[in-house]
Amino acid sequence: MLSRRLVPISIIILCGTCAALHAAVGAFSGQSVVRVDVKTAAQLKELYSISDALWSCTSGVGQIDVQVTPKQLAALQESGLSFKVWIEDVQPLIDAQFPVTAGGTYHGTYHTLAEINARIQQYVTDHPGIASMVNFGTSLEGRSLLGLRITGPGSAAGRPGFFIHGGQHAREWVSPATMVYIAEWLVTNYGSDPVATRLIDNVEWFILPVLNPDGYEFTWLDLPNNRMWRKNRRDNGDGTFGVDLNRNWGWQWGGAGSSGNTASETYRGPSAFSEPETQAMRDFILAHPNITAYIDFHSYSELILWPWGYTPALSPDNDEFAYAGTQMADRLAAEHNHIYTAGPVYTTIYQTSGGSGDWVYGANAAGRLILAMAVELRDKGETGFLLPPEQIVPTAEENLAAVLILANVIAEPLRVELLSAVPPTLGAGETLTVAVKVTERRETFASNDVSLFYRLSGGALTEASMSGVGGGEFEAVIPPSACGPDLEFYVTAIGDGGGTAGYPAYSPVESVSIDVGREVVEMADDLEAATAWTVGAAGDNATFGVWTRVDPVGTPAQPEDDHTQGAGSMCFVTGQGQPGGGIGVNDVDGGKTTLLSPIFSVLGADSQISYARWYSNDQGPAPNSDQMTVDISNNGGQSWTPVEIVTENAGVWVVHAFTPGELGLAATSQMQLRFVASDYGQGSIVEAGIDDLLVSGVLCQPPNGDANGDGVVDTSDHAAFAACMNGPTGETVPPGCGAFNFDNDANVDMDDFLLFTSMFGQP
Ligand code: 0X9
Ligand code: ZN
Repeated sequence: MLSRRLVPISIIILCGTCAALHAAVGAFSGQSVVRVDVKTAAQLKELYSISDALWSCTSGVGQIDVQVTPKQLAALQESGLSFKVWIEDVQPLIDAQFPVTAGGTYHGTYHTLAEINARIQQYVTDHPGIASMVNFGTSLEGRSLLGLRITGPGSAAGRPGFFIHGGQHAREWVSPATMVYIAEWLVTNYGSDPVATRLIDNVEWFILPVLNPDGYEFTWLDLPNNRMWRKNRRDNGDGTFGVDLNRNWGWQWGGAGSSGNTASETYRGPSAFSEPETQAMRDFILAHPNITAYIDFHSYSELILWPWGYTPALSPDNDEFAYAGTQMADRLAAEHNHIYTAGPVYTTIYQTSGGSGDWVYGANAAGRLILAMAVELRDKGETGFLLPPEQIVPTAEENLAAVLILANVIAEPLRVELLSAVPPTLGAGETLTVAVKVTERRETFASNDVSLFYRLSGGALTEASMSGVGGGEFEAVIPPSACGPDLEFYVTAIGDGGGTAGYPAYSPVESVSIDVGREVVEMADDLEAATAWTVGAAGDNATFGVWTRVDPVGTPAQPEDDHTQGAGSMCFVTGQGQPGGGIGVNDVDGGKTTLLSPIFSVLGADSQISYARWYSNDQGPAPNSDQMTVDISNNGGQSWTPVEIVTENAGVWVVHAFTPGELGLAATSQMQLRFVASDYGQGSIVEAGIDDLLVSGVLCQPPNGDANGDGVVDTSDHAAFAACMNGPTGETVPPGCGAFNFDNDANVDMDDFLLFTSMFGQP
């Protein structure tokens, strides 16, 4: 668990000292960020006596990220406090924030306030029918708070409003970048993408990239010395600067989880809404009573948060927040497999008073429910506020998915929830019962008009009316499916005002799809035991970090745990780490290292092959200069076809699944995977891992194992099967035994026996 989960205790240190970070020029070179496991108040004091340069912005007992000089690192080692080196050297990350942009894409790099404002102005110029500039107010230093209004042509009266902003905290650069990306996606996909079109026609969007422009400008000034600035630039009159805008909102303002100390990073200001930036937000939201969703984007920790921040009590609308937050986290994870933790602020991170979401939700509760969220973007602390610019686009993509589903939640005329289970496969000849619950949202629902649309065996779309069974629940049965293509379905409900809603949310653009047939696992290798994997191939020249099957010792670049659920511990990694060791321990150095899977067979070209992979190459002096290639052979390694080139620094295990058919490959019994990790970048840190090779198919065709034709596969078919079993491999299938050659290879053997027994009891 990497996110900051803090237990309230008596001593709470606020990171009022982050300012120390930008005192000296070049202060970052050679400095590390360590993650310390603080268990007691005494340990917290001890840590604080070594270094007070906190990255975690409010900290008590728990995991605390703190920046240390080499000298302080040595002192930490002496102290006996338990910690991990999380970022070995901060300077390269700082440098990587400003790549030379020549030839790069706009979203591949961070931008100044002026560049951001020019960009959004361009969207208005290019899409005047749906986008206009909004001046939300003026900052303390006189900068305009510039953003966008995006909505379909015609009057917006009656459309729910959705307000998102970034940049409340100056140093959290990925949040403005994410806002600009989302705005661009909306304006450029209107009219072509059906989801974009529907959500722009039915929602009035307000997007403000930078809520704290004075602070943001300051982080770009005198680089890199001010890069870690968080607050606005209020002159507090006592030699200190800045109010934490996210402690300045007027709901339970002044309570614990904010500071009255002007030097503190969480200084709440002299009074609620003392700052022009928060005043502008308050006035805008009060003036737009149609706003029913709001997200304040921050970094880092990968969280989806909602009220309350000031109290551990759940808000009266917690179920509704959880309904929206869960869908957001699910849609988000489906993009790049990053799991954002969802929950109320207080219990998920720490207490905050005067935070944005508490006011937006709490102060406006009369007459409307505003789903007021705060999202903490990437990452989980590997690079913190200094997120490498290569991660802007994936961060923005996954959060676009979350934003769209929240827009859908506030726009839906009815809510359609699926009550019935979706099985991973449906047996041929079986029916499927679909049950939904329909709830009134923006429209009433006297019509009870609910339809199930389904497609059998790739045929035509069929509509069936669903019958009400009381309590807003509706049911219908999909007739038996033949073995073959996926069964697809979606549900549509029509409100009394003519609005449609569906399950899944964006149907008919998306539908539920289920394999029809009998799922068989052809191979499942969790690497817990030694199997026929091979390390090394001609041309391998890595001097360190050669593939090895171990229970991994984690480093900031290498996983601590394997991927296997439950009792698993072993996987392949490129070189074992050392307990407490730094990031570069045994990473791949000096060339390439090859890992070959055992040779395996697949049933058909649409069998699914999957493996879990780990890859890290975004740290150290030459980040993102290397890759891991994955290839597959269907002839025992004589020739190879590319599966993927891995450059994604997910920082988590990622399951990659594909079928031989997608790659244009025929299914054979001579399949093999090849994983090559390489280090060619000067001093770059490369760590890779592989686990859980899984091959599964859906068995459809006869042979079905029912040798004596009595209608069921059981032990009465066993004698016939045994008679067909070959001896050693290499023999051919005996005449009349084709019905038992389930995996379609050269013989009837143990592989077929396992498939045969898995069919017992089935027709
Ligand atoms: O402490 C904060 O303001 C936020 N975390 S950050 O590291 N980005 O500074 C958390 C904000 C929680 N949300 C609200 N209280 N609204
Ligand atoms: Zn923040």
